[in-house]
Amino acid sequence: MTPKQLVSHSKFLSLVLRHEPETIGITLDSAGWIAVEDLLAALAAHGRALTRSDLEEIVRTSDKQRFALCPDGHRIRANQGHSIEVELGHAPAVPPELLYHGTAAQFLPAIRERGLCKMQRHHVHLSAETEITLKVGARRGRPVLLIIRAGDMHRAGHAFFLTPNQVWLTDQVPPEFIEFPN
Ligand code: HQG
Repeated sequence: MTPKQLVSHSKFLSLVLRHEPETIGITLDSAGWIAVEDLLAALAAHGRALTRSDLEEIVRTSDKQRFALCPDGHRIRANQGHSIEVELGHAPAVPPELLYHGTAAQFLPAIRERGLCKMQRHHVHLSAETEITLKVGARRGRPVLLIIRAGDMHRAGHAFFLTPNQVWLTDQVPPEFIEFPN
């Protein structure tokens, strides 16, 4: 597959495994999994014929490790980022003192007032490193890096979850735990 095809298929997989499985007539289980066989059949029926090894290549090369195959390789799901109801079962974890969130400048007034909200997703997404985070913010406008006092949040009783692809998830970040740029 060319890099362009990989990105196109990966984006389509994100769509069906996170947001709109009905687009290709599939249903995910309560933890977001689908049998690889069923997924490949549905993709083929909708003009995206992929082999099993194509799918493995997409999983392996996804820059943010967006997808996971289960240990026996029979099922696949998105690691995070869903808008449909799924129970991912990621283990609660103790976050580092500081985590980061990239957003766009136009959202700052609302975030100062209400904190970070999960919007269409299941959780607020945070990262332990800043580079990816700024790119995430740049998708929506002038990127702004917010520093989250995750250690303080955790001690105050907020739960955090770490996904296999190193995304930190939490329900919401109240404004008092956010360091805003000047
Ligand atoms: C903003 C990518 C106004 C929030 C990345 C963000 C990430 C508020 C947008 C993953 C707000 C939601 C998630 C408030 C938050 N008022 N705006 N109170 N609270 N926002 O896409 O974090 O490529 O749902 O700052 O790597 O941008 O999809 O979340 O700008 O991990 O694999 O509302 O997406 O991964 O946007 O990105 P999103 P996100 P993938």
